[in-house]
Amino acid sequence: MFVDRVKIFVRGGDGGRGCVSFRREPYVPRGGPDGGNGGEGGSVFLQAVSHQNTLLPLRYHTEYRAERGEHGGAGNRTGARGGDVLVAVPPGTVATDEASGEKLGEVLGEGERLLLVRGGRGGKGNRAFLSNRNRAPREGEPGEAGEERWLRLDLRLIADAGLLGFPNAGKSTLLSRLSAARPKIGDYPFTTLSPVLGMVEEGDDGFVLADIPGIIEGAHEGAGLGLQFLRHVERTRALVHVVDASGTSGRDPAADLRAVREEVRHWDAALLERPQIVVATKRDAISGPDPLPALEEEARRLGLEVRPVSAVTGQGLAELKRSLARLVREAGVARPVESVR
Ligand SMILES: Nc1nc2c(ncn2[C@@H]2O[C@H](COP(=O)(O)OP(=O)(O)OP(=O)(O)O)[C@@H](O)[C@H]2O)c(=O)[nH]1
Ligand SMILES: [Mg+2]
Repeated sequence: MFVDRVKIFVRGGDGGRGCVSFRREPYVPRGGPDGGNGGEGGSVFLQAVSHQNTLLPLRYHTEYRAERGEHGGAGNRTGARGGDVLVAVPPGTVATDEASGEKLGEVLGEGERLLLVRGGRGGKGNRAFLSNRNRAPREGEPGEAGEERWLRLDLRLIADAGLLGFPNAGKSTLLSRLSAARPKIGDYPFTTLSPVLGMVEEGDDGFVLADIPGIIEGAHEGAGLGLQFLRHVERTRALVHVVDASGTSGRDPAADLRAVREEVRHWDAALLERPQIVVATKRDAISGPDPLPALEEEARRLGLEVRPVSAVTGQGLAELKRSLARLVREAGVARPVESVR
């Protein structure tokens, strides 16, 4: 199950109480006030972690309370600050105040933080009230209460993998079979004119697949729609090459794969270092000599896995989903979350 919206309750820690105390030392006749201030309560932050891609864990853990500040102590000791709490979420998570509808912000990059609620200020100890008029203040403040609020978290989709291929290769059809997205499909080139994102669910996991307009040879010189849409796969973790492997339309999928990779190289050669997989589609419509063996040979040379599928009959789609999920998982660098104090 993929969860892209949850509600959570967050509360900052209360501030510590200010201390009321007077110095008592042998041989010091009239000790003054020495009650220290209370410590500030901890805050709650949202923090982006790249190894998590759904909000599912937050469905079972909906309350986040930061630690209270310690009370002030005698001898002018200020109480320690309460520990913060970090709520780990996938990049692209947006936080909105449930009551007011106010958008607090979002976390995008790995490690990025957003303050959700602040802890309360610590109360002043009696030392802080010392003045010429009041040489022996007997008052200490209580700590301020921590802020609290209900929040709605929404996961905004950022594509994990992008579909690349010639126009008419079957990219949009594939996305429509793997996700709930309903991109336009047509038996003519350049049906897709702007990117469409779809959420692919695989067990408890999910990843986002981007369908972008087709690429043709010479796109780097402006042929077809050019290469501008490649910017949508720049932030993806993996590339999915889709080639028509039916042999029917007279296309040679091995040559198509080479041509598209060549165009990608013109755009940004570093993209070709990302994990990639080849989807040999339209396998329900084979006629004439089967182009698959030559495609497999080409892919082997490049060290890429080939998955034969048909978006029409559904053949090979379950295996493809698993391969894609694995590819995306392996492509993501899981970094440890900063420890929560
Ligand atoms: N027989 C068969 N036809 C398919 C398959 N997948 C797609 N098609 C057909 O191929 C044509 C092109 O499909 P699209 O999904 O629109 O192709 P695309 O790659 O998104 O094309 P552009 O958006 O123009 O780049 C449509 O007529 C589809 O019905 C398949 O697995 N088998
Ligand atoms: Mg399309």
